[in-house]
Amino acid sequence: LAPMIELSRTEDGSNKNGAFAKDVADGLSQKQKHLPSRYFYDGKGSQLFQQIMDLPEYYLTRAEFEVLTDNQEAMVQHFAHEGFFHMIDLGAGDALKTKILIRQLTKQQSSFDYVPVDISGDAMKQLTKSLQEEMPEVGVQAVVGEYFKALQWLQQNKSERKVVLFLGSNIGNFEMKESVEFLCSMRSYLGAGDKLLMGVDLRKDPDTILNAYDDAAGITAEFNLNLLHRINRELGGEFDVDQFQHYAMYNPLEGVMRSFLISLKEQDVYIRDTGRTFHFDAWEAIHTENSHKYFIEQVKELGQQCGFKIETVFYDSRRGFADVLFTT
Ligand code: AVJ
Repeated sequence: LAPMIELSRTEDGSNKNGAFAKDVADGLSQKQKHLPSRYFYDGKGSQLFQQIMDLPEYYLTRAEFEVLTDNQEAMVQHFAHEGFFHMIDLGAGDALKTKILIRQLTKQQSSFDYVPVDISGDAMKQLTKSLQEEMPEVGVQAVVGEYFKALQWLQQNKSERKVVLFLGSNIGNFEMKESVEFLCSMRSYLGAGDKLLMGVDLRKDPDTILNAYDDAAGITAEFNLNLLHRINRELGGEFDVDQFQHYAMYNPLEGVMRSFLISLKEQDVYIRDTGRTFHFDAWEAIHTENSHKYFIEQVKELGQQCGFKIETVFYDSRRGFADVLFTT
């Protein structure tokens, strides 16, 4: 198997020296409580996210699958110039969507290697294995870590040609300011002619958006609540998870979908590894996630602020999702 770059963080995004405990303690001691959404993706959370992607309400994955399927030849034409390049896939997961492009690149006999980056070590092991089986000719260099590890990798390979994939509207989890910071530091590690293909969920009927994050089967609720289960499992937390409820709301002015966990009663929760007890008032909220929805003009401006130019915008047939191809 291709060498796996093992980084300081453990495979599921937690950290041996207590970054998870620290982030939880910090988030829960704020006046407005919050927990970072990157901690959703432990084994159980990744499994629940797989289920979310199959939900009838969660249109994002299908929409982007359609965009990539329908435009694979054009996309690959843009990527593959003369000579070798690295294709870096941020938050690759099972890479079901990326495989469309990898197959097409292989078909065109492009010279490239594939660098999937994900906080789930399990996902990266499985992906490396499945690519070995399906397309043994493709070199795979999986990186286990958070996005900053991907930035480090880009920095270390600065002089080589690169195509970065940032699919799935994962950019939408950042605060606006953070997304600019992230794209600008990414841009600083790219060279002339390098590309960024970024998936963005677009503005649409607010009810369609809301339903995608508040599905009838309750899988998204389970996904959100799993964060408390994870704190119990990994940090010795004593959350009575039944005493919290998932709440999702969409703000159509800002274009932000926000998810919360609401305390159903006044309660105190001890979390062993933080050495602290946290107080919750009845109906107090913990903010757990933002998912931004964009006008294409905003995406253009976002790129522009960091020196990216739009080369092409690929839309799905409903114009509800776009994969934007930027160049430097
Ligand atoms: C994987 C971050 C794109 O925000 O739509 C799905 C995560 N959260 N349902 C998103 C998610 C609730 C998802 N991203």
